[in-house]
Amino acid sequence: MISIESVKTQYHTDIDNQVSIEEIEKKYLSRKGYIAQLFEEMKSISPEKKGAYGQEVNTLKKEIESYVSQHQHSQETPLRIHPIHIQDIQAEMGGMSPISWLMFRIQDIFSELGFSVATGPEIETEKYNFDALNIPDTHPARDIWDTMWIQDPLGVKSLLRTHTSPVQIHYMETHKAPLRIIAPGKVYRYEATDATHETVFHQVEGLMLDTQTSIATFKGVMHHFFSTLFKQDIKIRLRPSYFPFTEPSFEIDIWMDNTWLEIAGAGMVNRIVLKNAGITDADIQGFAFGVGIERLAMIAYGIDDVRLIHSADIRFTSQLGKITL
Ligand code: FA5
Repeated sequence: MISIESVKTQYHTDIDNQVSIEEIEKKYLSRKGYIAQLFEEMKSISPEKKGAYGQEVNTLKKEIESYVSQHQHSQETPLRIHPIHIQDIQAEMGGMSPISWLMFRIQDIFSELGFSVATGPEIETEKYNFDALNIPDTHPARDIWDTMWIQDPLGVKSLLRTHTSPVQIHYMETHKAPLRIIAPGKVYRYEATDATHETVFHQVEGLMLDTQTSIATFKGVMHHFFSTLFKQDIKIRLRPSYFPFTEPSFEIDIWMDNTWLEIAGAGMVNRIVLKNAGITDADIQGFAFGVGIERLAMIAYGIDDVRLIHSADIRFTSQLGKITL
């Protein structure tokens, strides 16, 4: 035998204890729940009390039903805010581009050899991109670098730098030799793209000036650099080449996968360039080089088309997070 009072008390305790709506519904309103049981009790109630008893049970039933329906409703409303835990968020993480990764790695390797990092503007004047590098506008070598010119309202001939070599000039103008720098950055060329040519790509320039810096020093530094980068003893070869700002000039090839791969332009800094940048001390000499980073990435990661690197093709970029050497 249960009483209305005991069911009421139990009901209020359950609400205070935040018993779930499903549980309340089942416990009080189901076919065998407390309310049904209270109605069952009516049989044993005297006829004169039946009316009042029935009303009281009904009132309690309505109260419980209304509580249940209100709270069910609030659970269903789309605006209800659920707390979000950080472990529930499955974000797609991006990966570092192989170009950035290689540039950081190159900076690490050279900084251990005492090189600092220098930068220069991407919008250059003709003076820094060409003239000071011993490439006057009558010089046929200007055609090597197909240039994106910029209309300058002040009449200074400006352009998007075609290589990182102008940073050499900026640095020599403001620093005294001996010096060692690398200069990573973006360069621009007005040329058709193909599997090995981009219009916008990256180079890392290197410059070392000292009294004893020879071609042998240069070869040693390059051998150390490529061997450290690829974590194996890398054979390198200097092939005669031509750049107006170096004398002699070389192409640097590295031996990989049973073939020589051309990777950078280089040479001993032309004395005319030293003079143009204000270095007149006859004892000072040294080397400079310019490595193409996209070409390096192609070799390092077996990429067969340079255009993939900046394509944002998801099949390519989704692999990038896993890249290290
Ligand atoms: C130069 O740009 C010289 N400034 C390099 C230099 C620096 C020589 C210091 C001497 C002293 P070159 O045009 O060869 O040289 O380019 C250098 C490297 O950039 C190439 O070996 C290649 O790796 C890369 N490169 C050149 N053109 C492209 C291109 N269109 N797309 C991608 N990489 C390129």
